[in-house]
Parts: sequence; C-alpha cells; structure tokens
Amino acid sequence: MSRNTCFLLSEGWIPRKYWAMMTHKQRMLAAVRGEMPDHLPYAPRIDLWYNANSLNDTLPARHRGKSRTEIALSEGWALHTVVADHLHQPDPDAMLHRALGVHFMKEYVAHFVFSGRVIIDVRREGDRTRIRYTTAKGSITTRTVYSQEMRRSGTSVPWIEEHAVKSPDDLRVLAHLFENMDVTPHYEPFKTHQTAVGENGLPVTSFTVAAGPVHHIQKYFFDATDFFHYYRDHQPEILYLADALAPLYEKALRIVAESPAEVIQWGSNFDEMLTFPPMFAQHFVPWIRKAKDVLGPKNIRVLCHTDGENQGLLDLIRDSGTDVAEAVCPAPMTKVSLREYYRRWGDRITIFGGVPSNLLLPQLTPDDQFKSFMDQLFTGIGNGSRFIVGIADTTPPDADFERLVRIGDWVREKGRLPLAAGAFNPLDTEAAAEVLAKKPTAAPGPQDARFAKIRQAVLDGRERELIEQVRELLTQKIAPKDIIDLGMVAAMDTLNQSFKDGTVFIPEVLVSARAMNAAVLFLEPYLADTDKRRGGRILIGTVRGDLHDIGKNMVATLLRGVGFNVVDLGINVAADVFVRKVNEERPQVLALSALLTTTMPEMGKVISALSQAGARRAVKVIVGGAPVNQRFANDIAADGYARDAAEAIDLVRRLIG
Ligand code: B1M
Repeated sequence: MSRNTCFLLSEGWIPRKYWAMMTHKQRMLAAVRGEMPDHLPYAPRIDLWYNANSLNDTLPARHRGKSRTEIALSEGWALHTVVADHLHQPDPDAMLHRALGVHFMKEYVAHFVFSGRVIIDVRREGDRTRIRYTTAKGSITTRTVYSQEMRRSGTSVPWIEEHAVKSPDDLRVLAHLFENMDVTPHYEPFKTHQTAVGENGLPVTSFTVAAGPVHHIQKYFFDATDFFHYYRDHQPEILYLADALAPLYEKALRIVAESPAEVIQWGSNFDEMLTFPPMFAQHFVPWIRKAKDVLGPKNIRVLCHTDGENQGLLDLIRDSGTDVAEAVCPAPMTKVSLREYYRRWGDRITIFGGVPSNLLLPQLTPDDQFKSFMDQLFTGIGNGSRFIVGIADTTPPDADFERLVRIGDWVREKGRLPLAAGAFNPLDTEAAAEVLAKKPTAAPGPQDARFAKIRQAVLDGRERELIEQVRELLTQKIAPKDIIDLGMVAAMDTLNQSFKDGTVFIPEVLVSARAMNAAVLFLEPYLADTDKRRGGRILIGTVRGDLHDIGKNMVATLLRGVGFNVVDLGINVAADVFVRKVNEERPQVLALSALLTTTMPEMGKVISALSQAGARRAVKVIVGGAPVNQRFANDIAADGYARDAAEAIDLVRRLIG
C-alpha cells in the first residue's frame, strides 16, 4: 500500500475506496473481512418483532402497513439478512422436511435431493404435518407443528414435535436415507435475493444451520435431551450416521465455493451446555475449519450463530477459524461481558450483535441501565473494527421500538470509525481451554468407605454396576436410605458441583442421574414408606408460549437424581393446567421455567391463578430460566429463584427442608 492509495490514521490504514461514504453492504463486508469500515454498521434483526406486531396490528403508528424491509430502511438501518425469510419462500414446501434438516430456501445455494427410491408420505392434519419416510432399510416418522399461537408470537419456523430418532434402529434408517441423497447447486434464487437486498445489507447463505454432521444429528433428529443419552450410549451409531452425512456436507461446501455468496452461516445456537466443549472440539471445530479452508480461498466468509451462553466455548470458537460470530449475546443476559468477548475474539472474529434483547424491554431494564450499557458498548469495543451492532438473538415482540431507534441514532452520532474512546486489548493467548481435562473421581461429603463403589458407579453412570453394588450392600444389611443418601445422593452432589464449575458436561450428569433413578427404583420395595416420600413431590413445567425444554428437563432430571419425586408437565403449559395439576398432585414445590422474555409474565399469571383458586399457600413456587432473575422472582411474589439446575436442588432443599 502506498500513501497514494491510503489515508493513515493513528489506528490503522483505511483503503482509498472507503474514503467516500460506504453503503450498508460495504460496511458490513468490510467488518466481516476485518477491514476498517467508515462507520459502525447497525443491522438489528426484527423478524420476530415484525411478524408478531404486524399480525397483532400493533406496529408503531408511523410504520403501519409497511414491510419489515421498509421499516428498517426508513429508520436508516442495514437489513439483517442472516436468517432465511421463512415466511416468504417461492417453494411452499420449503420447510416441509425441517425435521430432517432438509430445507429448500431461496437463500440457500445448496439443496438436498432425496433419492427417488424413498417413499415420502405426507399427511397434514390441521396445524400438524406428519411424514413417513420409507426406505429399503425401514422407515422413520416425524411430526412438526406450526400453530396460530406460534404465528402470533412471531415464530416463523415449525416446531419438531416428533423427532426422527425414537430408537437406535432409526439411526441406521437415517444413515441409509442420507447415503442415498445428493446435494445440488441453487444459485439463481440466491442471486435474485442478493439483487433484491442490493446495497442495503449483506445476504448470508446457508446449507443447513448445523456446523457439520454431528451437529446436524443433534439439531434435527433428536429431542434435545435424548440426544445426550444417545451421544453417551450409542456413539458408534451416531458416528456412523455422521459418516453418511459427511459427503453431503463436503459437496455442499464445494457448491458454496462456486456460488455468488460472500458469507455462509455454518452452525447455530452455540451454547456451552448444548454444544458442550468436548463435543464442540471434536465434532464442530474440524468442520468449521474445513468450511474456512474450502471457502476462504474463494473469499467467502464463515459465520456462526453464537446466540447462547459461550463462556466455556470462547477459545474453541476463536480457534475454529470462523470469521463472524453472529447473535453474540453478552452479559447481563449471559456470563460473558461484551468487553471480554472483544478482548478474546476482537482480533480474529467479527462480532455481530452485542446488544442483548433484554435491553429493549423497559420492564426488565430501566432507561438509565439501557443508556449506560450503550455507553459502555462504545468504549468496550476498542477502535470499533470487526463489529456490527445488532440485537442478540433478535428483537422480542414486546420490545420498546424507540430503543431500537435510539441505538440507531447513537450509532449514527458516535459510530464514526475508528472509535476514539476504546482501547483495543490484544488477545489473551494464555486463556486455555482446560475444561476438557477435568473429571471428578471421588465424592466428597460423607466419605463412608462402604459407599465408595456406589459413589463411583453413580459418577461413571454405570447403571448395572450400581444396582449390583446396591444389592451387595443390601445383603450386608445396610439401610436403603443410607445407600441413597450417603452413596448416591452424595455422588450426585459432587457431580452437580462439578457441573456448576463447568468441569463436567450435560451427558455425564444425565447419565449419572439416569443410573441413580434406576437404582432408586430398584430400592423402592426395600424403602420404608416414610423414606419413599423423603424427597418430596415437585411439579415442573415450561410456561405457556414457551417451547424451550432443555433446561427444564435438566432441572427435572437432577431433582429426580437427588431423590425428589418429579412430575414433568412438559412445555407450553397454560396457567389453568398448572393450577389443576397442583390440586391433583399436591406437590410441595411448583417449578416454572421460561426462556423468553415474552413468556416470563406467564409465571406471574400462574401465581395469580393459584391465588385465585385458593391453592397458593399449599405450594412453594420457584422460577428459573435464562432471562429470569431474583428481582423478577420477588416482583411476582415467587418463593424462590434458581439460576441453574444445581441451584434449583439447593433451593428446593432449603424450601422444604
Ligand atoms: Co431460543 N432463544 N428461541 N431456541 N434459545 C434463547 C432463549 C435466546 C436467549 C437466544 C438469544 O437471544 N441469545 C432468545 C430469547 C430472547 C428473549 O426472550 N429475550 C431465544 C429466542 C428469541 C428464540 C425464538 C423466539 C427464535 C425465533 O423463532 N426467532 C424461538 C422461540 C420458540 C418458542 O419458545 N416459542 C426459539 C427457539 C429455539 C430453538 C427451538 C432453536 C432452541 C430450543 C430447543 C429446545 O429447548 N428443545 C433454542 C435454543 C437452543 C436457545 C438457546 C441458544 C439455548 C437454550 C438452552 O437450551 N440452553 C438460548 C440462548 C440462551 O439461553 N442464552 C435461546 C441450555 C440449557 C441447559 O440452559 O435453558 O438456560 P437453560 O436452563 C438452565 C437455567 O436457565 C436454569 O437451569 C438450566 C440448567 O442449568 N433453569 C431453571 C431453566 N429452567 C429452570 C427452571 C427452574 C430453575 C432453573 O425452576 C425453578
């Protein structure tokens, strides 16, 4: 570069082409390529907000009748074109095979093709779609639902109600199905999409939203919790299926490499619990690297949708080679601050997002906190390179629209690059991912040697061995209650502590809890009646409108694991159902889970409904879920709040002694 072509600023070189005002697309492209744009790009994702408010006729008055593109552009924002527009697809069946991770979106440049030998029987029943795929090796069934309630809440993606894998045999059938599939290029619809977006945004393509075969299997074929059991118990079959998918993913990469796309989404919903570090390291990182190796030379950038809790994944994501981390959701909604994200990733990865959606909700974030967060954003992102301001993961339907507008105003006023206020902190290379190594080996607490083998069997999740040990201790006339409390519960407590510390991961915890549940069942006939009820009864469910169940399932499993009798009501549970079940089941504790800010108020409704039904005093109500906090629990007069599953155990124990 010579002085003729560049303009030197204290923070770095700005290529001549950027002297003039850049378009939204040029800014975003510069940011994802690690170059310095003229200005911070701002591309808030508003699809969920728009879908819900246009359907409910609650768009701001000045935007009534406009499309979401028109709203964004009239406010001066870039278009957020990372996620496909599920509601507007030329192919009405674009989402039909969602439960297999097979999509026919106009935004996707590579499409799966089914083998002509597979018989696909589709049955539509109201909101539900049932599909049977029959192959030479057997058949599998799936069921998805897309209801009016989901539409009203803004959701545009059908929910997988019945997953493809219900038994290990299904893995074999799926492997056969995918071995006989193909992938073909679909460039033209994407080109049309690119033209429509023009300079107003940066269209991102995808193949699936998984980061490779194992992620594909986890995301689409399994109920989220079941996956962890299969991952532990049937790993060879999972990997066999992954091998069947691998050539399709490889071909897709070659197709993308020849496409007009400039960025591809390769992986989504990264989260330290779901996509836990050892699995991420083993099965995700190599595929993100592969994507980077194939696409990098073609000047196509790799983007991952990292909307979850990422503390345990920071280094792995950084080293994976991804160019962009999109939907980055920092503290206060997760554990990692924006400053920390920028410190750890800022020199290698473009951060897209940075404003947690809670910030847009006045009932959760008072105005002064909102303002102070935004002030810190401008100082926390160094010179502002490699940053696209966005809302993580998306703008909630009940967001204060004026806050979105104010962010846009601030970005316009203060976002000239390079930012002067920040101080760029180089990467801390010493931060190592030690999490992979540690495992608990022995249980602390009551270290009665008689129970050492029991504790180890629980820690290892070895069900048969555990029952053998239990049988052995029974023959030695040891009290069943002691076997449970001093052996199994002590081990689960150790495990919970390690889980809290981030040194063991979901599959281990679930498999230990499962072994313990089986052993408790085995012991049932030997327990005195008083001991059988020793744990107390807990009713648990995810509130109405909310379909997230992974965290709730973990809480239920761990509570069972330490001896409580848990009745799980599932997801999307209405207040009147909670009240009815409280009256029927007479639990000591009702545990409510919510993952969406829009469904949190349902928790308050459940408590009011219990009061109205005269059942409030009979039960302790506790609440949890990512957006919930102690303040909210106090506001709705809940009896307690637990941040995670391990805390839920402590809380329940405290509440019911
Ligand atoms: Co969703 N999602 N999601 N999502 N999703 C979140 C929750 C979100 C925070 C992402 C983000 O913004 N960064 C965001 C909510 C934002 C907000 O409301 N302000 C969000 C959104 C917007 C959405 C959709 C609206 C997206 C869309 O359609 N555009 C949509 C809504 C669907 C609906 O519910 N109506 C949606 C859909 C989905 C998937 C289907 C793709 C999938 C859910 C799969 C499933 O549950 N079967 C999904 C996922 C995976 C996530 C993230 C990435 C991970 C959630 C998770 O399972 N974590 C999540 C990001 C995040 O949370 N930061 C996100 C692992 C799990 C073990 O943790 O559930 O927090 P968690 O549970 C913890 C604690 O919270 C606590 O203990 C658990 C274990 O330690 N806990 C309790 C939970 N319940 C408790 C109950 C208790 C006590 C403790 O009782 C007392």
